[in-house]
Amino acid sequence: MNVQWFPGHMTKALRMMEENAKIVDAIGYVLDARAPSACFNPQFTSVVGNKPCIFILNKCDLADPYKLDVWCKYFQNKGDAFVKITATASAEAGKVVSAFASLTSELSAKYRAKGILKPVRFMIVGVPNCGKSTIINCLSGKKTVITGDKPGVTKGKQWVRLQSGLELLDTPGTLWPKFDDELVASRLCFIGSIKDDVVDMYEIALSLIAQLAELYPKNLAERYNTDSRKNADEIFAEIASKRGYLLRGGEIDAERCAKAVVDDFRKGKLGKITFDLPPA
Ligand SMILES: Nc1nc2c(ncn2[C@@H]2O[C@H](COP(=O)(O)OP(=O)(O)OP(=O)(O)O)[C@@H](O)[C@H]2O)c(=O)[nH]1
Ligand SMILES: [Mg+2]
Repeated sequence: MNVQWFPGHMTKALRMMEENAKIVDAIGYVLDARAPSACFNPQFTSVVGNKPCIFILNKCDLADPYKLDVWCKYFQNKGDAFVKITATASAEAGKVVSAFASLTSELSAKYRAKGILKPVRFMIVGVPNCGKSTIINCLSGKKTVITGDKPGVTKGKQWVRLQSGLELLDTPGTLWPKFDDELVASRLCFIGSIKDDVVDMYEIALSLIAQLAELYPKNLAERYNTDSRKNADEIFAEIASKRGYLLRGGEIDAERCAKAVVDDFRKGKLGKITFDLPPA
């Protein structure tokens, strides 16, 4: 898969993460619950050192509940703090604030014992479009920071103070400079972490169909009334012709069909899907 990006920019973003990590007490690492492994940057630990970290599995409304349970057990067994949320549902805010508070309870107690009036500070990090800013708005109870359904919405850092006294640092999404793994790159495209205009959407749609045929054949078959044992390009052509994504001469309008398939996934029209399982 030919994914282009701008290494200089991304390296700068990681450097910024490293700098910001020094001025916060803890990290909230947001993972899209549809592809948690793809969202995890292998350079993360070396970038942020040993600050306390809580993993936030977001967009749970779109994710496979069975696989989410497997992820929760994985974090539990590793002793990692984590919380599951749907940031677009405001009712979820309380449990995240409690989870943040419990991760930093020792530090808060230390501040109190010394009479230090200092807020506990969290930096919210994650790949572009995973919902960092939406989580911050959810916790603050109002639209404090800008959000949007494309990557690269947050351009700079921004502090948000919560009523509970916690301070959250919103940051631009960070990718890593190189993808060794095609599956990782493809899943980051599916969830909209990589800009659609730097990838070949036809290739992305074919890859999405192929991965769904393997992992969620029923969902694929039901949505498009097709046989998921067919090849991805056959299924693609079938969708294009059934839905009328055709050019004047009757040829397939591959771009329009590709966008429609990827959009179906992003909007949850293919059902609740999670591609990644935790490492064994
Ligand atoms: N369905 C669903 N959509 C969500 C959820 N959380 C965020 N979104 C949507 O995901 C899109 C991206 O959200 P943002 O909060 O802007 O993402 P971000 O991580 O701040 O993105 P960048 O600033 O570009 O890195 C928006 O359209 C949100 O409405 C969720 O839990 N469920
Ligand atoms: Mg943002």
